[in-house]
Amino acid sequence: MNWREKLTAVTSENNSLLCVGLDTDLGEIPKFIIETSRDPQFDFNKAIIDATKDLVCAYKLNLAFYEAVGKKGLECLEKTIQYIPRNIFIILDGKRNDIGNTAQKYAFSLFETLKADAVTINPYLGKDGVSPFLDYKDKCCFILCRTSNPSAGDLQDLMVSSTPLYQIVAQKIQQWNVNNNCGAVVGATYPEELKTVRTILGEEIPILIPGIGKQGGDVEKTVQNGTSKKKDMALINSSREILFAGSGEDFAEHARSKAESVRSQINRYR
Ligand code: OMP
Repeated sequence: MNWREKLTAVTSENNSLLCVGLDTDLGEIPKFIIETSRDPQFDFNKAIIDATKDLVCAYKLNLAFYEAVGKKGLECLEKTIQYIPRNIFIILDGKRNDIGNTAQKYAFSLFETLKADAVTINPYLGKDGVSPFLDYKDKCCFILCRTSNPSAGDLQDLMVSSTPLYQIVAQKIQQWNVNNNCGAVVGATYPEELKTVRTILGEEIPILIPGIGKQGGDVEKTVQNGTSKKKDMALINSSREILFAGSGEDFAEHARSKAESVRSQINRYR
């Protein structure tokens, strides 16, 4: 099964465009887990996955939260990937890139060693830094296009021959899509730019859209501007708002009800 078949199947099975970001910050998880568990980061992830696995199309693990913990964090990353049910799409978010031979090792590490279905990639080095990832034809590569952060425009809005750079990146993503495995990352915090990118990309290229929830992006505009005409091909990510919805022993129930409400809100506008 290639990435598109897997994503389409789980989106339909769970009736969901919601991607929960497993950005498991040990400083934010409930105190009782830290005090009672020998493996708090993994136990937290297990509880969140158990509570939300029928509500999501994907889990996105931002590598920073695992690398920051050292050896135990990397073990937790591997165990979490193994624990996620096989039907759910797994995105490893490292925003990697480098010169060709190094990019090849990053691609191998994420797709072969860690078994990601999809990754996030930085396009700044140009095509030969992206190609080693795109060579994995059955996997999906989400290329940063217009990010959600306040300073995104510092570089991404710079005019290049009267076209903003992020639109040129969107055009490149379309050109690089020869294996049918490119995606784009666009922040929910910039709905007009999201609309423009969807127009450039057409109907088949998925957009990973972080920035609802804690970053304040509007869910209605995200769905209207980011999905294809069939109202799919968008993965709408929320991390902290769902993970840390509760801080007591019932934290997983709070995470579930927040995820349920975000999924319904997304579906209302589909
Ligand atoms: P919350 O703000 O807690 O929902 O987390 C957002 C997640 O999406 C984090 O893992 C970010 O690193 C990631 N992200 C953005 O917030 N903005 C972007 O433009 C791109 C990403 C990403 O590539 O996932």
